[in-house]
Amino acid sequence: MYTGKARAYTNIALIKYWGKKDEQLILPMNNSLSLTLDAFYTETSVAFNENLTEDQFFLDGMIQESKQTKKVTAFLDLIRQTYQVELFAKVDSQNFVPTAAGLASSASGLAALAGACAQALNLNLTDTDLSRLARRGSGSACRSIFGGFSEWQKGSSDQTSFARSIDANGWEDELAMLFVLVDDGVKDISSRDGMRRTVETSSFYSGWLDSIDADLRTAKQAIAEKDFIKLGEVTEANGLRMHGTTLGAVPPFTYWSPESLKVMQLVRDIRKNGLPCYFTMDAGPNVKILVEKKHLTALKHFLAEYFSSEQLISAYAGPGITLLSMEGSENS
Ligand code: 2P0
Repeated sequence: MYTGKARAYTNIALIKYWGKKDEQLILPMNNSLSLTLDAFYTETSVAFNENLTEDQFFLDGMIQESKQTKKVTAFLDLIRQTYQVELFAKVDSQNFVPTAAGLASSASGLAALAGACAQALNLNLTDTDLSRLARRGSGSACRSIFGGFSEWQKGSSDQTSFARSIDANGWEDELAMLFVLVDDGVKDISSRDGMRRTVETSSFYSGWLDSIDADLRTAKQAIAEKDFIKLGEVTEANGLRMHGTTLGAVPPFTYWSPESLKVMQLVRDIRKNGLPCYFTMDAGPNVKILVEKKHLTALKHFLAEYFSSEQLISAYAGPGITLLSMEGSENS
């Protein structure tokens, strides 16, 4: 039996990954840039075991049906094939999220699984190797190998597509992200299906790709200059543009709900009142607000008029992946 365990934190993209050019290798159409957060993480243990006749996936102690297990099993198949392992595995994942709010993330989940497998099989991978491997589980997982800011360089092959850390000279510790939970339902359209439909059918998709290089340049410049307003403006604009592509798809779709729009408008109002903050959204209706730590309390105070405290979850910059011993203590 080979066992391993790892903890990985989720990340939120400021410049989004939206679209694959290779579905099988998970090579993205564009580079993306994210902030790893401390508030949501996954701890996963894996045991490759002679006695198993199929893979088993437990999430928060409950065995999962094959639909939920798809990404996990596909990843285990890849591991078996790449490293000549012939055993099935039991995967045990715990999602640490403040509420059951639909924030379970494939980024932290698949990054933790990649780390646990690397640990179990004694692969001795560098962070770059681990990022490449996590990418095969779920694209955004490659960014969760690193703490703080990271950029996923799209590359053009399995070898050249991985994330790397962006050194912000500690600026990430002055930032916060406030999650506004407006809906905890299961998504209608997964991000995987949504991005595929957009790439294949949206007449707006080329506009998305045309704008990426400039957005990335601006975001990296803002980080280097510790310029919050520049980073916030490009984050908000890039997120809106990503969501714009879904409206041009056939058939069109959106991840926004009326409540999402309400939050967006509140953010604009708060900004007009002199508090700098900027929103971004992913493949669901919840809104994330980028704000400087020093303004977080004021931002929450303003939003408390409209949302309960359970709907407002604060997060700060979080660490990279940690490989754990099976008892839970840190190995590296
Ligand atoms: C991101 N998203 O950059 C973008 C923005 C959602 C919107 O990465 O198919 O679960 O497993 O590679 O990583 C979510 O997509 O998709 C995502 P797959 P993934 O964070």
